[in-house]
Amino acid sequence: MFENLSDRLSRTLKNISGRGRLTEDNIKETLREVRMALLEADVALPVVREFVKNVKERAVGQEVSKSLTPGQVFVKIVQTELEKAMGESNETLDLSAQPPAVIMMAGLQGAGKTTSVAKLSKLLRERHKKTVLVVSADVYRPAAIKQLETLASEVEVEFFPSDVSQKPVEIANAAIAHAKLKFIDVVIVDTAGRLHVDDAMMDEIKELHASITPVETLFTVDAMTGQDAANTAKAFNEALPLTGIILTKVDGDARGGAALSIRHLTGKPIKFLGVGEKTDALEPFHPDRIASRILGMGDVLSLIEEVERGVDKDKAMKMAKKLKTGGGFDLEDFREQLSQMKNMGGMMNMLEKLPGVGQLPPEALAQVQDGKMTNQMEAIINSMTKKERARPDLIKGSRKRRIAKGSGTQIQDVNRLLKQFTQMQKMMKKMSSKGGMTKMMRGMQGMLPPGMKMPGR
Ligand SMILES: Nc1nc2c(ncn2[C@@H]2O[C@H](COP(=O)(O)OP(=O)(O)OP(=O)(O)O)[C@@H](O)[C@H]2O)c(=O)[nH]1
Ligand SMILES: [Mg+2]
Repeated sequence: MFENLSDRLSRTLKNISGRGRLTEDNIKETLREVRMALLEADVALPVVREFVKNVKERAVGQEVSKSLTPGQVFVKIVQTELEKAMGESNETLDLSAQPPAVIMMAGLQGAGKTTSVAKLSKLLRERHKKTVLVVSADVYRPAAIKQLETLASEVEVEFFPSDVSQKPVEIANAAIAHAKLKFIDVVIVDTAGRLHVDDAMMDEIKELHASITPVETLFTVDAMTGQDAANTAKAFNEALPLTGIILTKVDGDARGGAALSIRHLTGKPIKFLGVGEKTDALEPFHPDRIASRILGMGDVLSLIEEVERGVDKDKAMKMAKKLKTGGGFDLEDFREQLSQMKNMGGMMNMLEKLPGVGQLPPEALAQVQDGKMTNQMEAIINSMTKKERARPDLIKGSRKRRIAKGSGTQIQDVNRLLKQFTQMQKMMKKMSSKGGMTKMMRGMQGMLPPGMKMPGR
């Protein structure tokens, strides 16, 4: 999903040059391309304008930390603005009403209302442990009622029968009365598809809404219709007080214009994404995750934040240079790294943010994360002679005892440190053949699942 937008943006964002600070000059061209990318993604024009304006305001004059490139800083700004455009945080259904909580669906023909009723029922039953009753007030298409009945049995929720001879208001009220009697938690009312310009049909759904006063009125809309999705959402929102949006068929939408426009145009949150025809293809909408997905960078953006906070790039570069010139990685360097890790709140803390690393054995993570451990390791290294730090392989039994005594540790601690150092040395050797902090980032790329990219490339 959103592949086109994602491709264009990530290509564009690589091109920012210069150092030290973002200026109107070095972002001008990129901003223009961001604008083009959004327009191509079928984002509504007012949304594009606002977006570009906000990004520019935040970017110009922004200092760039030594550890990052201006491109990376710009990516972060774009990500934050994408998130803001989509609503910042996940909004869930509000079902805190006196039961039964009534959910009403609304939308154009074929938008995915009936399918979404089934998906929601399944989600509420399985994840929220709710009892659910579904009912169809679509009396215009006989097959519609049957369709809901079939889906209800598939997702194992109760179906309340209805008939094309009945009125929607009558059907919905009968279902709600039944749910009350049987202490059912949630009633979902499916409705017929309609056009917002069809006055008679819009009056019908307004009347239905007034009669059953649902706690949630969800507008269901096809993502593939791009900014039109946002415009119809706006029109429906003017007729009915919508509480949220279900954006469907996102699995087939390469552009993303609907997701980015709806919030701005309606002020209403997208609550769910439909990502397939199956009844489990429904995802709660998380603006931050979608923004990262659009930029194609997984959780790597939070890595940038960590880097910004902690690493001293100069030192990292010096070390990389030393490795390159064959200086070798010794215990002095190791100590240097330990202190940097402390600054960063733990290297592993940072690495953990990378997808996949979370699967490392917890003991391994805990060890490095523990600040006490780091202090002890530093103390051990401090108790060595300069020569020993440069050539740890020379440290023998009697010296180990002295070092342990000098640092207030046990001989096993010294052994463990030497072993950890050897492992680190091996890892550094591997990295040094690639060289440098930037290259180290690229090295990390190999740890990411396919399709995820490190920033700035
Ligand atoms: N790929 C994909 N297809 C979907 C999704 N949601 C719904 N569909 C398909 O879209 C078509 C229409 O879905 P319905 O749920 O019947 O739509 P509706 O809004 O109830 O349609 P009417 O009742 O006729 O107004 C069906 O073929 C669904 O399988 C989705 O998230 N992804
Ligand atoms: Mg339907």
